[in-house]
Amino acid sequence: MKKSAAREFFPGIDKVQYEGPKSKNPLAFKHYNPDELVDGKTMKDHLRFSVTYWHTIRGQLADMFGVGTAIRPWEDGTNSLAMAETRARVAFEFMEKLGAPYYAFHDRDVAPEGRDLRESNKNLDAIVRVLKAEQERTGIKLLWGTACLFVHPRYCHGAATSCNADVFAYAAAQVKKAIEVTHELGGEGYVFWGGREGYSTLLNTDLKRELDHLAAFLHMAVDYRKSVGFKGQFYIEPKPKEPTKHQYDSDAAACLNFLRQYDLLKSLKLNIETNHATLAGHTMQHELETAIAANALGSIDANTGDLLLGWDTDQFPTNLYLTTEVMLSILKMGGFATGGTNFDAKVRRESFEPVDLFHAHIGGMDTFARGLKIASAIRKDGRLAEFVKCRYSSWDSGVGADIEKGKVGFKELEAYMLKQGEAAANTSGRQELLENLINDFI
Ligand code: XUL
Ligand code: CO
Repeated sequence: MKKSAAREFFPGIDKVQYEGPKSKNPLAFKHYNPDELVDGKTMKDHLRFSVTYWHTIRGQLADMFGVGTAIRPWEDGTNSLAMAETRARVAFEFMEKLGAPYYAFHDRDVAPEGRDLRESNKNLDAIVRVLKAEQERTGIKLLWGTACLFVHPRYCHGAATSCNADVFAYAAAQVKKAIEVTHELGGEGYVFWGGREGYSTLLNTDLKRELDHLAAFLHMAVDYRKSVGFKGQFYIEPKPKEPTKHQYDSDAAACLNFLRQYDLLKSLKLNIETNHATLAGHTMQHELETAIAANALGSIDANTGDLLLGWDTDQFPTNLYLTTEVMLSILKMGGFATGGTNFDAKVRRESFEPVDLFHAHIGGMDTFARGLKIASAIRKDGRLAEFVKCRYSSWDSGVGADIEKGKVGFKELEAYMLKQGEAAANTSGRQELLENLINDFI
């Protein structure tokens, strides 16, 4: 295969530069300044932005009612290997011009599914060679890889949770290969999103058996990772529904419970996605804090949903409150280690030109950059953290400290309260004051 791209796929678009908040250039960053230091670390290292292959390179902008609208002049209408190689060149030109340091893919996004597993693996190997050369040429790295276990009809009943043992075996072989290529490309992580690991009706479902199978599958993956020396972090990505009615990895708490029950918590962290959080009836911050409380937050899929539509619309994040809350949690955690801010987001069906891909990512990156700066300022100011600390001060001494240290039980607490007669007065939660405080920084 050819070594480097002679063709230019985004003519007329130069490398996106930081021009500052006063710039009126839609193809410039107003806030994301990769080398600028925030709390002693560059914005690039704080945010670790990643472009998703499935939306940005493969997304045709189809919906349930209509075919794709995307105009992608490089597409030849086939799913050939040659087309896959061209798409890899497109992807790297896009990421280079955008200045995205990372990307993420499913095996079947980058290379076509063959007539059988052997041919699919061969196709994947051919494209991995191109991806590797492009990574070396540009310095862009793989944030995480994954396997697509939900598009092909064989996965209609699920993959690791299929009622068909052969499908489980096929999925195992596919994930084995996907781990190998992720390793080959120096991927920093590997994601398990249970696309169809759930059910449409319990009438035909042995829930316990399916969960046992899912756990067995993940244990096999962990064993295999060790055997090939892949050091990347494994993540599980919660989502409550869509495509199935109920997915087993429904939210952070359900995932943590599953991982703990099957002794997998030491081997997997969570990849939390905003639109999945809201589909589960939570906020993104709730999901992040739940994961952080279990020391299990690994990475984020940055997007947003539309509460009026109520499905997985995967829009680019443009809301400063959202990114401020996310970055407050990420900074509190001490920042990403292997994870990053992966734009699992797509442009709207009406935004069908290649340049829209730039507008969308620039907006998402700027919104996260502002969220980072605002969150850092809130932390430096210290009033929010101080308020929370004071709110729990009754636990720092006296009976609170005794409870936390495990020194007392019901009997001692009854004796204490009989003596006191009534609990000490409560203090105000001051929600409105705190909301005003956050607004002062935004
Ligand atoms: C689907 C979703 C996936 C995962 C990777 O809703 O978020 O694209 O991020 O399989
Ligand atoms: Co996702």
